[in-house]
This record gives sequence, structure tokens and C-alpha cells, in this order.
Amino acid sequence: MALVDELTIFAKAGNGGDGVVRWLHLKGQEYAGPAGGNGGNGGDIYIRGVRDINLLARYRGEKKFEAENGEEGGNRLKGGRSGDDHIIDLPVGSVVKNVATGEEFELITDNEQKLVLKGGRGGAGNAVFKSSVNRSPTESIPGGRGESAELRIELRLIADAGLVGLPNAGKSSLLNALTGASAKIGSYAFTTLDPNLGAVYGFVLADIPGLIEGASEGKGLGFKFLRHIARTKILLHCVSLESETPLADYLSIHEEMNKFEQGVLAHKPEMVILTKSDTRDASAIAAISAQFAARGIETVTVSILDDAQVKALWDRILSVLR
Ligand SMILES: Nc1nc2c(ncn2[C@@H]2O[C@H](COP(=O)(O)OP(=O)(O)OP(=O)(O)O)[C@@H](O)[C@H]2O)c(=O)[nH]1
Ligand SMILES: [Mg+2]
Repeated sequence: MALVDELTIFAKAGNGGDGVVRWLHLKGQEYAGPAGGNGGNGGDIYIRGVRDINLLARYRGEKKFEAENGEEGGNRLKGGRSGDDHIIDLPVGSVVKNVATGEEFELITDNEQKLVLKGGRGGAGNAVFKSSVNRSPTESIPGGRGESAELRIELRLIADAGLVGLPNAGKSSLLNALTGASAKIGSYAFTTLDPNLGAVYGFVLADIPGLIEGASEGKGLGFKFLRHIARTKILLHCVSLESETPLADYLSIHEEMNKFEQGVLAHKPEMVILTKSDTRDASAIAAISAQFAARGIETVTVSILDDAQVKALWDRILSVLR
């Protein structure tokens, strides 16, 4: 299913209920005084951030985003019930623009809620107008109209984690294994030419083209794509165990990344993932891990052919993101 990242909907807040003209009837006294209640307020329209990047697709074709109207006032000063608010759940990273007013609202975090359209105020019943000079007021005020507008929704995805590493390190394969994405895989360098995204449990992973030594001086492809992962919480640095020199591979790419935009990535948390573990035996892998450990670098080992390892890796990533 293709990602829907733009959508325009029509939304309407509830109207306020009307205030009413009513009279108190007492025994032997037909009009014992004004008793019309106030109308209830109309419900508001809110937007709320949710971790589900596929929500917009589900709203396509759905026409009604309406909050409830307030009820009109009643007898004996009884106020009308206020209308319920309507909350529109949208993916975190959504920017909502009120087309009529140009006002913009952005949802940055999970569960964040913003008031977008205000419901109409309930009107006043005739009891409100009672005074020493007007003991039988016949006026009342109708409820105000709720705001309505076209809302333009734009999804600006913010990746939570970014896959980096040399070409052919297995980044796209891992994205697919972790998220069920369908990024192109190839047994050659620079298979990935544009960033790929995948999502699970609402967390977004970004896969970018491979980096090579000299990337910061313009070699290869991946460097300019680093901006896509500059806002992630964690970098997933993939190092292939097929390589004869995993540690050197890691260090050269690490150094290139540190040169990106005055070192914005230098202090970002990084998880070092040794990929393609099925291509080496356990003792060779242990020796390679030890080389990293000697430099204080913790590693995780994974093969996309091993479901249990993929699952364990995902749990580790989630524990950082949550
Ligand atoms: N045996 C084995 N092969 C793997 C594994 N993961 C990836 N590969 C292979 O490694 C090659 C490269 O995989 P990709 O996922 O395209 O690598 P990449 O890092 O995205 O490469 P670029 O997009 O060129 O940077 C492909 O032939 C994959 O089939 C693994 O766990 N085990
Ligand atoms: Mg790739």
C-alpha cells in the first residue's frame, strides 16, 4: 500500500444550542416569571497525534468530521447539554493547515492534542434578561455557529532510526526484515539510490544509500542523504561480517559521518549491527566483536535469515525508541 502523505478534509465544529423563551407556571399564575434555559455549547474539533503512518489512507473517502451540536435550553432554567468534541487522530509529523484562515498546527509528539475549530457558544434563554425593569423578558439569543473549514493535512515524516553503513552492508535487507518494507536489494554496491522508509508499531526507520570513504568530499551517493537521518533518535550502523576488515569499515564510515554539518551526527546514539552473521562461524564472529569491544563499542549480531535474531534486534531498537 502506497503511503498517503497529503489529504484535504472538511471539518465542522458543533453549533451552540439556542437559548429559549419559557415561562414558569405556578398555580393561579400563568406567567410567574421567565424560565428559559441557556443552550449548550457546540463541540470542538481537535487533532491528536498517533503513531500510525497509515491513518491518512483510511480517511480517504471519509466525508464527515463533525463535532456534535449543543442542545437547546429547556424549561425551568434547565441548560441544554453541550455537544461532544470530535477528535481527529493523525499520524505524528502531520502539519494541518486551515485553508480558510491559513492557521497551521503541527503534531510533534504522541498523544499531543490541539484545538483546531471552536464550537459555537450556547445561546441565552429569556431568564437571563430578567431585571427589575423587565420582569417578563421575551428575548433569547440563538446559539453561535461552530467554526468550519477545509483542513489540508500534510505528513512530514520524522524517521526515528536511520540505517547507515557501506554499500552492500545489508541495510535495505534489514529494513525489509524489520519492517516488512519492500526496498530493493542487490548483491552490488549502490543498490539504493533514494531513501526508503519502513514502519512498525508507528516507529519509522529510514534506509539511505551506502556511504564510502571520502563521502564528505563528495564521493559516492549517500552523504547528502544524511540530512534525512539528522533528526533520528538513533543511528543503526550496519557492518557486514563478510568483510575482511569490519572494524576498519566501521571506523572509516564513522569518521565520514562526523564530518557531516559540523558534526551534528557525532554525538547521536549509535547501535553497531554486525550483519550477515550466517556467513561466518561463531568463533570468527566472537573475535570480530572482541575487536570492537576493545574500543568500547558494543555490537549486535544479526542475519536476516534468522528470525529470532531479527526479532531480538527489533526489541533492542524499540527499547531505545520507547
Ligand atoms: N547471507 C546473507 N546475505 C545478506 C544478508 N543481508 C543482506 N544480504 C545480501 O547482501 C547484499 C546487499 O544487501 P542490501 O540490503 O542491498 O545492502 P545495502 O546495504 O542496502 O546496499 P546499498 O543499497 O548498495 O548501500 C544482497 O545480496 C543481500 O541479499 C544476510 O543476513 N545474510
Ligand atoms: Mg540498499
